[in-house]
Parts: sequence; C-alpha cells; structure tokens
Amino acid sequence: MSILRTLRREWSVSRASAGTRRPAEGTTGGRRFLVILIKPSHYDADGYVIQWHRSTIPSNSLASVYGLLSECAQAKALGPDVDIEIEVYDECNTVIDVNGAIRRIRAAGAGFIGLVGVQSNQFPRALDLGRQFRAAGLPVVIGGFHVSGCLSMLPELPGDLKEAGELGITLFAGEGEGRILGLLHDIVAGTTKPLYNYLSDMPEMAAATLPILPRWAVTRVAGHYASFDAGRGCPFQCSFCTIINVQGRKSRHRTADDVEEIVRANAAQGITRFFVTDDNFARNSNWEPILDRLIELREKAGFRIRLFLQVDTLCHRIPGFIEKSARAGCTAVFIGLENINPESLMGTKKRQNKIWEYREMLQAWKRAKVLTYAGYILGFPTDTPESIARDIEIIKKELPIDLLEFFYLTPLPGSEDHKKLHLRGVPMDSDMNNYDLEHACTAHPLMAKETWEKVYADAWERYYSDAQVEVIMRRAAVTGINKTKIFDGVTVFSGAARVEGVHPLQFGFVRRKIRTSRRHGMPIVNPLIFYPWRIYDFTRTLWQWLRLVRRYRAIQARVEADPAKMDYTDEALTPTVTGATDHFVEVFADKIPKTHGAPKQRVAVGG
Ligand code: B12
Ligand code: SF4
Repeated sequence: MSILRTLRREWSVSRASAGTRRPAEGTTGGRRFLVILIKPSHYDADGYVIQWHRSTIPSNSLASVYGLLSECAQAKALGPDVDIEIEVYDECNTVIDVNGAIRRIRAAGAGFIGLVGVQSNQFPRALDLGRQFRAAGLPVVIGGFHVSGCLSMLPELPGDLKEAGELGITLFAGEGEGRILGLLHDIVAGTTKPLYNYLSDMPEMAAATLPILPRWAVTRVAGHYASFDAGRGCPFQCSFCTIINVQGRKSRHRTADDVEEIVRANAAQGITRFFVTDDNFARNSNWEPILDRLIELREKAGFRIRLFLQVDTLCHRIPGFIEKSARAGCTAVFIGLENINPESLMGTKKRQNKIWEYREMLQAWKRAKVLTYAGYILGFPTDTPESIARDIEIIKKELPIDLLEFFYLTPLPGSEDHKKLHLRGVPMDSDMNNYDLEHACTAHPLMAKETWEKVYADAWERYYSDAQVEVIMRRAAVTGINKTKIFDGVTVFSGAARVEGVHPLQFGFVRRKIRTSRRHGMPIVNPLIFYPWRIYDFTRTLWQWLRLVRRYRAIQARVEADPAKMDYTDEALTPTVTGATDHFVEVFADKIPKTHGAPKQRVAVGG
C-alpha cells in the first residue's frame, strides 16, 4: 500500500507548507535583485496546466540554472551592495502565483523572470506566463530545448519564437554555464538583447557550476529525488533525437570530484537519491571514475546513495559497467530500447541497437537486481497495428523488461526528422503543446491518425494486462527486485496514461486543476460549473486508482503466497545459449543488416 502511504504523507506535507513564503537566498540588506525561476509545465486537452501536489521527477534544468544564479549571488556578482535573491518553482508541482511574483519583483526594485528548461511542448505555456509578466513590464528570459533546438536546426525563427520576441521576451539558446553573469549585467543596465545564442560554443563540463536545488524544492518531488547531469552529449545519431544537435556528439563530462561535491551538498540537506540525467550515462567517457567515487562514498563513507541512470542497449558490453552501477547505488535504469524491429531502428539511424543482445543485456541488469524501464516508440514508417501488437506480445514473453513505456514517434524541433519534414514542407501539428510524445504530430504512411491513436492507447492496455503484471511481479520476486518498487512502478506506469491521461514521465501525485490557469484564448469557466465538474472528475479518477491498486495488491499477494515463487522461470529469464538465436531474433532475421556480430540469417518465421 506504499503509494497510498506516500500520498497521505505528501498530502500532509503539502498542507503544512501551503502558504509558506519561500526563503530568499543570500540576503544581507543591501539593494535587491530578485530572480524568479519557473520551469513551466504544459496544458492538458481541456487547457488546464498539468500539475500535481507532488511531481515524480525532478527538473535538472531548474537545478542547473539555480546553481548558476546561486553562484552569482554568493559572489555578489552585481556588486557588493546588491543582494541577488532567487526563488525557484517547478510548475509541475507548484501553482505559480503570477500576481504575487510581479509584486515581489516590484518590491525588490529590480529582477527578472527566468522561464527555465522550456521544451517544445511547454513553449505555449511559457509564452502565456511570459505574456502576463511582460504586461507588467518585467524582463522575461526563456531558455531550454525548444529555443536551442529550433535555432540549431531551422533556417529561420519559427512563428512562436517570433511571437516571444514581439512580446519583448528574451530568448536564450545554448548552455548557461559561464554566460549568466553577462545576461544579469545586461538586465540591470536595461540593454538586454532579444536573443543570446551560444549554440556554437559548448562549455566544458569539468569544473562547471554544479546543479543544486534547495531542500524545500527537492521535497516537492515524491521520494525526494535530486538530479545532476554527469555529462552532456552522445556519440550516436538517432534521427528523432534533439540532444545531439543541441549538446553535441562529443562526451563532455563532470569530474569525479565534482560529482562527489554534488552528492555531499545534497547529503548535507538530507538528500541522497539522484536522477542522473545523462541521456546515455554508458557513453559518458568518465563513467568509471565517477562510479568508483560513488562506490567509495557508499561503501567507505556510508552515504546511502540511490541512483536512477539512463543507458543504451550496448552498455552490458562495457566491462564492469553494470556491476559498478549497482555497487554505486543504481536501483533503476532506463534503457533506450525504442523498438525490436531492426528495419525501424535502421530507418532512424539507431544502428547501435542490436536486438539479438537485448535479452542478454536485460538479464545482466536483472542479475544486478536493478529495475529496468524501457522506452518503446510507436509509429515507425513500417509499423502497422498488427506488427505493433505482435511486437508487444514478443516483448512480454521473451524479454525480461519490468516497465515498458510507449511514445509516438515525434518530429521534435531540434531533431533531424523535424528539420527534414520542415524543409520538405510536410504538414506537422502547429500546436507545440502536442509535442509531448503522446500525440500524433504528423501523418503516418500506413496508419490513419485515429488508427495510430488507438494503437497507442491499446499498447498500454496490452502490456499492462493483469496477466503480464503477474509475470512482471513473478520475475521480480525470483530475481530479487524490491517488491514495493515493482508494485509502485507497475501501478504508476499502468495507471498514468489510462487513468490520468498523461504519460508516466509527466505523472505526479494528486492532480491539480486551477480554474483560472487556463490556456490563453480559452474561456475561464464559471465556478458554478467548474467546481461540480472538478469534484466529479476527481472522484472518478480516485475511484479508478483505488480499483487498480486493489487489483494489483491481490496479484502481488498471490505471487507472494505462492510457495513455489522462487522456482518461477520463463523464456525471458532463460539465459541465452551461446551460438543459439532467440526466437524473436529469428522473427526479424530477414531484416537484420549484416553488421559485425549479427547472427547468421535464418528463415524468417511469423510476419
Ligand atoms: C531530465 C529530462 C527530463 C525530466 C526533467 C525535465 C528537465 N528538463 O529537467 C523529465 C523526465 C520530467 C522529462 C520529461 C519530458 N521530456 Co525531457 N529530458 C530530460 C533530459 C534527459 C535532460 C534535461 C537536462 O537536465 N538537461 C541539461 C540542462 C542543463 O540543459 P537545458 O535544459 O537545455 O538547460 C540549459 C540551457 O538550455 C540553459 N537554460 C535553460 N533554461 C534557461 C533559462 C534561462 C533564464 C537561462 C538564462 C538559461 C537557460 O541553461 C541550462 C544550463 O546549461 C533532456 C535531454 C537533455 N540532454 O537535455 C530531455 C528532453 C529535454 N526532454 C524531452 C521531452 C520531449 C520530454 C517529454 C515532453 C516527453 C517525454 N514523454 O519524455 C517529457 C515532458 C515533461 C513535461 N512535464 O511536459 C526532449 C525535449 C525536446 C524538445 N524539442 O523540446 C529532450 C531534449 C529529450 C529528447 N527526447 O530529445 N525530461
Ligand atoms: S542514443 Fe539516445 S541520446 Fe544518443 S543519439 Fe540516440 S536518442 Fe539521442
């Protein structure tokens, strides 16, 4: 019943902290310069901001920019008599009091609003917030992947970035390390430029400013996870990826000393759980010294570090990587599986994914008792409802994945896919709010939009069937994965899309819908209509969650009570025999390119 316990605990903390004024950082009584950092969320289909009493994943962009500004504040960078104060909010877990923020900056006498880490799907919300602050005459700066991605790949500014400029909002492209002070000076002098573009000049990460958030901001994330990026950049070339075009393909990494400092700074405020946001930590060329240091901190200095890592499907080939990750405290890992059809993977230049090694790789994580999450993209050009259904069934039976999450193949601004479609004039959804990987944003060659939408909804139903949930729990029991973790994971991943209508990556505990925080241009609903609807909406959702939790508790109780639970085995858990080819690899044999290490082609079975 851990989810309900978490909810109860989080709810009481939320109530206790409601209305408390956030402590200003570094005040000494001189002139004031107030920076309000906001990580915007985005809108649901009804135009309400997607936000929660507690979010589940911390924002590393916010921690990075907060770290940069804290450094300026501590260094008295605007002069010895100027106190730089910083407030920091993640809109996914906090309702933004726009009028209050305006009043506080006015009372301070100077300052600005920083809209941080704004992704494409958050840009409309960022513009709506920016519009209100600009109407009050405050300086507003937007940074993050939408601005950086568009500027790195498109020949000219798209309409929404132009609109931001017309509102007087400053755009910041590229990374903030080493550049924030210049921006602050310009804001103070009133000479802020419409655009700062540092994309061609990526800062070194060694000795770069450390990402950090104050404890009260971290505790708004369930489980009190903090985050850091141990490195940026990825050597691969997936065509749907924006990262390589913004942060580059060269691995830039923090030092082991810096990572230790991040851990110690967080531990000093009672936080030792970390989401390491490197898109592919296995390709961080400094992974080993970093893991060695974390192992030392855990095993010699007694830090109770827990890590969530993101890796690629070839990580098991790096000697010692999985073992050291586990010893360093990794209890969960996200693997960019993306698809099991080699044709789809080749089509998006994801050549590094060798499907014949998937099972071995997943079993290696299982042996280390690490929970595995994998992303699966739906809508590659050759995908059909039938082929997707077949592939999901194969995964369920033959691959020991714990939690699978589905995405639409999306031409994200900043990716090669988006650039190509844009230059060819192929129609794409003009509403950036939909670029959340939960919407079909462009036409599919074989599936109508409605078919694709049904395939997406069905994928969650198909993978999280009660029978498969039991299989996942049985595999977890026999491989020693923590049963509370598996229960929580399965419940959230199964329910987020189906009950709340949001992807698990956007999920939080206890949804909030604020009547007046509605998308620009949509009417504010009369309270007499809004509140009865909201009560109904809330009760319906709660009821669905309770039913789901009850069902899964019954399944877990059955698994736990089974005297033969430690004898459980299935095809996915059976070790791959050297030289033999897994059944699912044979299914795709005719599509496997003849690359180094590929199994010899056999006759393809199944369609
Ligand atoms: C961690 C992460 C998450 C976390 C936390 C979000 C966060 N941004 O912290 C979670 C899991 C919540 C998340 C969710 C999603 N994510 Co995400 N995420 C990432 C990831 C892996 C790391 C983010 C990060 O920490 N980057 C490092 C920081 C330091 O870089 P940065 O954000 O660009 O910030 C720097 C500069 O931009 C600048 N800057 C930024 N803001 C500001 C503000 C000011 C005022 C200034 C001066 C400077 C400045 O300075 C910062 C420091 O250098 C990135 C990939 C990546 N490598 O960045 C994807 C990424 C940002 N996510 C992406 C996507 C698509 C999503 C989702 C929409 C989809 C999904 N279902 O996964 C969801 C939606 C969430 C929502 N609520 O709407 C895309 C965005 C692409 C785009 N065109 O927008 C990325 C790039 C990955 C990808 N697939 O290509 N994500
Ligand atoms: S492996 Fe991940 S981070 Fe690297 S290019 Fe591919 S999608 Fe991008």
